[in-house]
Amino acid sequence: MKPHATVPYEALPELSDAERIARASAFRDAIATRHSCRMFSDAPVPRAVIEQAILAAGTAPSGANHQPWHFAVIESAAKKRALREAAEVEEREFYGGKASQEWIDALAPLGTDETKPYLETAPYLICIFGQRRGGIDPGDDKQNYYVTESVGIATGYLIAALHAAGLATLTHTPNPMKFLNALCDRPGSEKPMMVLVVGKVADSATIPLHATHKKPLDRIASWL
Ligand code: IYR
Repeated sequence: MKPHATVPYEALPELSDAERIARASAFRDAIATRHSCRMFSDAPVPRAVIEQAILAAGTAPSGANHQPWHFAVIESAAKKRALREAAEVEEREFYGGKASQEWIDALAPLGTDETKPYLETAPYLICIFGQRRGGIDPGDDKQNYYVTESVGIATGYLIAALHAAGLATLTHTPNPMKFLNALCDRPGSEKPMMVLVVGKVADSATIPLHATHKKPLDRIASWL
Protein backbone atom coordinates (compact mmCIF):
# COMPACT_ATOMS: atom_id res chain seq x y z
CA MET A 1 0.00 0.00 0.00
CA LYS A 2 1.08 3.58 -0.52
CA PRO A 3 1.94 5.69 2.52
CA HIS A 4 -1.13 7.22 4.13
CA ALA A 5 -2.23 8.31 7.62
CA THR A 6 -3.55 5.39 9.69
CA VAL A 7 -5.15 4.47 13.02
CA PRO A 8 -5.43 0.92 14.41
CA TYR A 9 -8.45 -1.18 13.43
CA GLU A 10 -10.40 -1.33 16.67
CA ALA A 11 -10.44 -4.98 17.77
CA LEU A 12 -13.53 -6.99 16.87
CA PRO A 13 -14.54 -9.55 19.50
CA GLU A 14 -12.66 -12.85 19.55
CA LEU A 15 -15.49 -15.39 19.45
CA SER A 16 -15.80 -19.14 19.17
CA ASP A 17 -17.11 -20.46 15.87
CA ALA A 18 -20.30 -21.53 17.66
CA GLU A 19 -20.79 -18.03 19.06
CA ARG A 20 -20.27 -16.44 15.63
CA ILE A 21 -22.87 -18.74 14.12
CA ALA A 22 -25.26 -18.01 17.00
CA ARG A 23 -24.80 -14.25 16.56
CA ALA A 24 -25.28 -14.38 12.79
CA SER A 25 -28.39 -16.47 13.29
CA ALA A 26 -29.72 -14.15 16.01
CA PHE A 27 -29.24 -11.19 13.68
CA ARG A 28 -31.07 -13.01 10.91
CA ASP A 29 -33.96 -13.78 13.26
CA ALA A 30 -34.12 -10.14 14.37
CA ILE A 31 -33.96 -8.60 10.89
CA ALA A 32 -36.38 -11.18 9.47
CA THR A 33 -39.14 -9.66 11.66
CA ARG A 34 -38.84 -6.44 9.65
CA HIS A 35 -41.49 -5.95 6.98
CA SER A 36 -42.52 -2.98 4.90
CA CYS A 37 -45.37 -1.30 6.76
CA ARG A 38 -48.31 0.51 5.18
CA MET A 39 -50.37 0.91 8.36
CA PHE A 40 -48.70 3.34 10.73
CA SER A 41 -49.78 4.74 14.10
CA ASP A 42 -49.72 8.52 14.48
CA ALA A 43 -48.01 8.11 17.87
CA PRO A 44 -45.05 10.46 18.25
CA VAL A 45 -41.48 9.17 18.20
CA PRO A 46 -38.63 11.16 19.77
CA ARG A 47 -36.45 12.98 17.28
CA ALA A 48 -33.37 11.54 19.05
CA VAL A 49 -34.24 8.04 17.75
CA ILE A 50 -34.18 9.32 14.18
CA GLU A 51 -30.97 11.26 14.82
CA GLN A 52 -29.18 8.17 16.13
CA ALA A 53 -30.44 6.05 13.23
CA ILE A 54 -29.23 8.66 10.72
CA LEU A 55 -25.84 8.75 12.48
CA ALA A 56 -25.73 4.94 12.08
CA ALA A 57 -26.53 5.34 8.37
CA GLY A 58 -23.74 7.89 8.14
CA THR A 59 -21.18 5.22 9.09
CA ALA A 60 -21.92 3.23 5.92
CA PRO A 61 -19.13 2.63 3.40
CA SER A 62 -19.14 4.98 0.42
CA GLY A 63 -17.10 5.74 -2.69
CA ALA A 64 -13.82 7.37 -1.56
CA ASN A 65 -15.56 7.87 1.83
CA HIS A 66 -17.25 10.99 0.38
CA GLN A 67 -20.55 10.08 2.13
CA PRO A 68 -22.68 11.35 -0.77
CA TRP A 69 -26.02 11.39 1.07
CA HIS A 70 -28.44 13.80 2.68
CA PHE A 71 -31.39 12.88 4.88
CA ALA A 72 -34.16 15.51 4.90
CA VAL A 73 -36.56 14.63 7.71
CA ILE A 74 -40.11 15.84 7.24
CA GLU A 75 -42.06 16.08 10.50
CA SER A 76 -44.48 18.98 9.94
CA ALA A 77 -48.09 18.13 9.12
CA ALA A 78 -48.12 20.69 6.28
CA LYS A 79 -45.04 19.23 4.57
CA LYS A 80 -46.33 15.68 5.01
CA ARG A 81 -49.63 16.68 3.39
CA ALA A 82 -47.79 18.37 0.52
CA LEU A 83 -45.66 15.28 -0.05
CA ARG A 84 -48.72 13.02 0.08
CA GLU A 85 -50.60 15.19 -2.41
CA ALA A 86 -47.69 15.34 -4.85
CA ALA A 87 -47.05 11.61 -4.52
CA GLU A 88 -50.72 10.74 -5.04
CA VAL A 89 -50.89 12.85 -8.22
CA GLU A 90 -48.12 10.68 -9.64
CA GLU A 91 -49.52 7.44 -8.26
CA ARG A 92 -52.88 8.18 -9.91
CA GLU A 93 -51.08 8.39 -13.24
CA PHE A 94 -49.07 5.26 -12.44
CA TYR A 95 -52.06 3.11 -11.53
CA GLY A 96 -54.28 4.86 -14.09
CA GLY A 97 -52.35 3.69 -17.16
CA LYS A 98 -48.68 4.72 -17.03
CA ALA A 99 -47.49 1.46 -15.47
CA SER A 100 -47.23 -1.62 -17.67
CA GLN A 101 -49.74 -4.41 -17.11
CA GLU A 102 -46.84 -6.62 -16.05
CA TRP A 103 -45.93 -4.14 -13.29
CA ILE A 104 -49.54 -3.79 -12.13
CA ASP A 105 -49.82 -7.59 -12.02
CA ALA A 106 -46.61 -7.84 -9.99
CA LEU A 107 -48.03 -5.43 -7.40
CA ALA A 108 -51.42 -7.20 -7.09
CA PRO A 109 -50.32 -9.44 -4.16
CA LEU A 110 -49.29 -6.31 -2.23
CA GLY A 111 -52.70 -4.67 -2.56
CA THR A 112 -51.20 -1.21 -3.17
CA ASP A 113 -53.11 1.56 -4.91
CA GLU A 114 -52.87 5.32 -5.46
CA THR A 115 -53.99 6.30 -1.96
CA LYS A 116 -51.14 6.84 0.48
CA PRO A 117 -52.66 7.85 3.84
CA TYR A 118 -49.56 6.68 5.73
CA LEU A 119 -47.62 9.58 4.20
CA GLU A 120 -49.61 11.80 6.58
CA THR A 121 -50.11 9.38 9.49
CA ALA A 122 -46.51 8.37 10.15
CA PRO A 123 -44.51 10.79 12.32
CA TYR A 124 -41.51 11.03 9.97
CA LEU A 125 -40.83 10.95 6.24
CA ILE A 126 -37.10 10.76 5.65
CA CYS A 127 -36.33 11.99 2.13
CA ILE A 128 -33.00 10.55 1.02
CA PHE A 129 -30.88 12.41 -1.53
CA GLY A 130 -27.72 11.39 -3.37
CA GLN A 131 -25.04 13.99 -4.06
CA ARG A 132 -23.24 13.68 -7.39
CA ARG A 133 -20.65 16.18 -6.21
CA GLY A 134 -19.37 17.03 -2.75
CA GLY A 135 -16.57 15.41 -0.79
CA ILE A 136 -15.92 14.93 2.89
CA ASP A 137 -15.15 18.49 4.00
CA PRO A 138 -17.69 21.35 4.17
CA GLY A 139 -17.70 23.32 0.91
CA ASP A 140 -15.97 20.54 -1.07
CA ASP A 141 -17.08 20.34 -4.71
CA LYS A 142 -15.40 17.13 -5.81
CA GLN A 143 -16.73 14.30 -7.94
CA ASN A 144 -18.51 11.63 -5.87
CA TYR A 145 -18.32 7.95 -6.84
CA TYR A 146 -20.76 5.03 -6.70
CA VAL A 147 -23.45 7.37 -5.40
CA THR A 148 -26.36 4.97 -5.98
CA GLU A 149 -24.55 2.08 -4.32
CA SER A 150 -23.38 4.20 -1.39
CA VAL A 151 -26.80 5.70 -0.72
CA GLY A 152 -28.38 2.25 -1.04
CA ILE A 153 -26.05 0.81 1.59
CA ALA A 154 -26.60 3.78 3.93
CA THR A 155 -30.35 3.39 3.51
CA GLY A 156 -30.01 -0.28 4.49
CA TYR A 157 -28.18 0.72 7.65
CA LEU A 158 -30.89 3.31 8.38
CA ILE A 159 -33.67 0.75 7.98
CA ALA A 160 -31.82 -1.75 10.19
CA ALA A 161 -31.15 0.88 12.89
CA LEU A 162 -34.79 1.97 12.95
CA HIS A 163 -35.90 -1.66 13.11
CA ALA A 164 -33.54 -2.25 16.05
CA ALA A 165 -35.27 0.71 17.76
CA GLY A 166 -38.64 -1.00 17.29
CA LEU A 167 -39.84 1.21 14.46
CA ALA A 168 -41.46 0.23 11.19
CA THR A 169 -40.40 1.57 7.81
CA LEU A 170 -41.60 1.71 4.24
CA THR A 171 -39.37 2.51 1.29
CA HIS A 172 -41.48 4.69 -0.95
CA THR A 173 -40.34 5.75 -4.40
CA PRO A 174 -42.73 8.16 -6.09
CA ASN A 175 -42.01 8.24 -9.80
CA PRO A 176 -40.83 10.82 -10.83
CA MET A 177 -39.73 12.32 -7.52
CA LYS A 178 -37.95 15.51 -8.52
CA PHE A 179 -40.68 17.45 -6.62
CA LEU A 180 -38.87 16.39 -3.43
CA ASN A 181 -36.03 18.86 -4.06
CA ALA A 182 -38.29 21.91 -3.75
CA LEU A 183 -40.28 20.38 -0.89
CA CYS A 184 -37.10 19.67 1.09
CA ASP A 185 -35.13 22.81 0.10
CA ARG A 186 -32.43 20.71 -1.54
CA PRO A 187 -30.32 21.92 -4.49
CA GLY A 188 -31.25 20.69 -7.97
CA SER A 189 -27.86 18.93 -8.21
CA GLU A 190 -29.00 16.38 -5.63
CA LYS A 191 -30.87 13.28 -6.75
CA PRO A 192 -33.91 12.30 -4.69
CA MET A 193 -33.65 8.54 -4.28
CA MET A 194 -36.19 7.38 -1.73
CA VAL A 195 -38.73 8.41 0.87
CA LEU A 196 -38.47 6.32 4.04
CA VAL A 197 -41.73 6.37 5.99
CA VAL A 198 -41.00 5.84 9.71
CA GLY A 199 -43.17 5.27 12.76
CA LYS A 200 -44.83 2.81 15.07
CA VAL A 201 -46.95 0.02 13.61
CA ALA A 202 -50.69 0.72 13.86
CA ASP A 203 -52.77 -1.51 16.12
CA SER A 204 -54.06 -4.51 14.14
CA ALA A 205 -51.83 -3.68 11.16
CA THR A 206 -51.41 -6.42 8.57
CA ILE A 207 -48.81 -7.22 5.96
CA PRO A 208 -49.39 -8.96 2.65
CA LEU A 209 -48.85 -12.72 2.86
CA HIS A 210 -46.73 -12.29 -0.28
CA ALA A 211 -44.19 -10.32 1.80
CA THR A 212 -43.49 -13.34 4.01
CA HIS A 213 -42.25 -15.49 1.14
CA LYS A 214 -38.46 -15.26 1.16
CA LYS A 215 -36.14 -17.22 -1.13
CA PRO A 216 -34.16 -20.07 0.48
CA LEU A 217 -30.37 -19.97 0.75
CA ASP A 218 -29.80 -22.27 -2.23
CA ARG A 219 -31.64 -19.81 -4.47
CA ILE A 220 -29.81 -16.68 -3.32
CA ALA A 221 -26.27 -18.01 -2.81
CA SER A 222 -23.72 -20.26 -4.46
CA TRP A 223 -20.35 -21.56 -3.30
CA LEU A 224 -17.44 -21.72 -5.71
N1 IYR B 1 -44.83 3.49 -6.14
C1 IYR B 1 -46.09 2.78 -6.23
C2 IYR B 1 -45.96 1.44 -6.85
C3 IYR B 1 -45.12 0.43 -6.19
C4 IYR B 1 -44.03 -0.06 -6.88
C5 IYR B 1 -43.26 -1.06 -6.36
I1 IYR B 1 -41.73 -1.84 -7.48
C6 IYR B 1 -43.56 -1.59 -5.09
O1 IYR B 1 -42.76 -2.60 -4.55
C7 IYR B 1 -44.65 -1.11 -4.39
C8 IYR B 1 -45.41 -0.09 -4.96
C9 IYR B 1 -46.77 2.71 -4.85
O2 IYR B 1 -46.17 3.11 -3.85
O3 IYR B 1 -47.91 2.26 -4.78
